[in-house]
Amino acid sequence: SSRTYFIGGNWKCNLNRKEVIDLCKGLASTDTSKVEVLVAPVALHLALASELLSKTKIHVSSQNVSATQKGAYTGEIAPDQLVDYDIKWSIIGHSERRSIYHETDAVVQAKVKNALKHGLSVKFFIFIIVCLGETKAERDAKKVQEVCLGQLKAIVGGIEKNQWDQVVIAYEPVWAIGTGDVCGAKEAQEVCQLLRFAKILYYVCSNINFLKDNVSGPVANATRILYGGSVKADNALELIQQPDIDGFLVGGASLKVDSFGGIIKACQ
Ligand code: G2H
Repeated sequence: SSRTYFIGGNWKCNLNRKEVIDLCKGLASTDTSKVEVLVAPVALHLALASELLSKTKIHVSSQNVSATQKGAYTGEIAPDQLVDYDIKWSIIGHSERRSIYHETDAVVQAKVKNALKHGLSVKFFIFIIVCLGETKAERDAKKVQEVCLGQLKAIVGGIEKNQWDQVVIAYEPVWAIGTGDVCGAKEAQEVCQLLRFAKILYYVCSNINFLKDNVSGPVANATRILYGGSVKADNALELIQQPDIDGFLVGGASLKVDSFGGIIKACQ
């Protein structure tokens, strides 16, 4: 496809200052010329990572962002505070935020809206990776389509038609996260294709009545859809060969230069 592959490293709540420095130095000398690469450190390490990667084209991303603007919201970081530190990306709606911190679809939608700044000045917008995916119980109950499209519908509801170039979607089946139990390439492709061409995506973005599934919707064609969940250097190649998988959101394997570099290499 014409979509540039995108590889995000979600460091989650890992690494200390020295490890961040070592990892950033390693990444700075990794070839990322043909792909778009992003790393998401904890908030405390954002400025440090941003400084260390300033001479590279690797993006630095927050793992979360507030649904509110600046104000009396203890513990939150507002989008314009990220931008002020030159952090132009945030992950939103990761399954750990959804399950451990009870972020509902409504919260995810509010965060998406706030990050993209509906109708306001474009000066402070950020780019976002929005995550969705079903649990094991939902997959077993054959509710993959219902759950993923429900989550996508909430996400789509927070995005204006002209904001889609700020959006990357990550399909992360919860049962494959951090378990070593990677989703099969065929199954991952199936859901990524569903997300890309599902009527709801086409319908809402076009703001017209339901159309038949159509691969020519400009947004559906242009939006990067990532797979996430136990991606490693040795399973990345088969996954990236799927037509509707445009890259990865990587957790555990993004914490070491060798393993993350191996995944980047598989996508180059
Ligand atoms: C899914 C993924 C990164 P891991 O959470 O977002 O983590 O690669 O460790 O499964």
